[in-house]
Amino acid sequence: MLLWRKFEEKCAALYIQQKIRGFLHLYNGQEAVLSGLINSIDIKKDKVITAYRCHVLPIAMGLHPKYVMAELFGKVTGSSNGKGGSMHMFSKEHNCFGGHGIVGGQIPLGAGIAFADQYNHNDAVTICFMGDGAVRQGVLHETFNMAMNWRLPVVFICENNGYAMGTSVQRTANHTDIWKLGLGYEMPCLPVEGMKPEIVAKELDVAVNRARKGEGPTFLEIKTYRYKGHSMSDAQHYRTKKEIEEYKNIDPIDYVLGVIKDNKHASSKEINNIQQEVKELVKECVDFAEASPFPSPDDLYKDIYEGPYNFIMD
Ligand SMILES: Cc1ncc(C[n+]2csc(CCOP(=O)(O)OP(=O)(O)O)c2C)c(N)n1
Ligand SMILES: [Mg+2]
Repeated sequence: MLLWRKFEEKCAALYIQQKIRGFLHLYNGQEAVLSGLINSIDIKKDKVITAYRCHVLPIAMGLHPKYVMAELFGKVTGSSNGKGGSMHMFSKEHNCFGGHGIVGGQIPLGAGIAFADQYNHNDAVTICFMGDGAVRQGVLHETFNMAMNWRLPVVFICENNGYAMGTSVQRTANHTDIWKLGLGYEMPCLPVEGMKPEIVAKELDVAVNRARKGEGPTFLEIKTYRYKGHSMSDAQHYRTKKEIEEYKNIDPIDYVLGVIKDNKHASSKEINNIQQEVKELVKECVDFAEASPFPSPDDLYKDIYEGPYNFIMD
């Protein structure tokens, strides 16, 4: 979690320096959700798909963070050879299926991945993340219906961070219990407190086991919070500084550090070493990205079609 936090804080600084351009949606504050998840799945076979707040997901799934940093720089050594960028982190080798910019677009894709695994008799579960804004897309209902009908091995997770861009959940819904959207499909569903990784892991264990046993999907609304703006150019007039501070008081990383110290799981020296290692790793990522070249103009015409159809313009 510390690596993810520091990696993204560095990304914010690099954005201001215009080393990273375009959009940049940061995950700071939401780390306990992903941390809990990683403890509940088998990253060697289970698959994860998410929206555009996706920089740290492939890192959690085992991709070296330098490839994510290079992708953010638009460099050829990036995870998508510099042609995906911030919103489209992808690593098939690490079962990370993106990185999707169309709000809600990944919901049916997640069910589709789960369908493929069921059809091919793979013992794998798909985790399909979405935001509180995405649950208002009609495609959620079509997907929930088919996923329940076919008992697909999928866990749908709504990361409710309170806002869709600058619009609060309260402003867009008659009732704010997002988890209840599962009830209409008799899909097991519940709200989960999302600032403590072990609580997330406990509920995900149940959901992932259910999917793996062939008993079908679960819908979890995990309540979390993002500290940064929606993207980098967000003046954040829709919330108060006090609200952000209240969540920082229950910060997941501070909380875990407290548990480690209280239970003497690690000495101060070991904790300092971890902090130092994280700092060095983030620096390694930036150095790697800086030193890498941009894609060549010819690369523009590659990776458009699968197979040999790599057009080179005269
Ligand atoms: C189909 C579609 N409509 C609108 C947008 C513009 N848009 C980008 S992000 C966003 C808000 C999504 O919020 P949420 O699902 O809560 O995710 P979060 O940013 O909080 O992680 C919107 C409306 C889009 N990308 N796609
Ligand atoms: Mg949101």
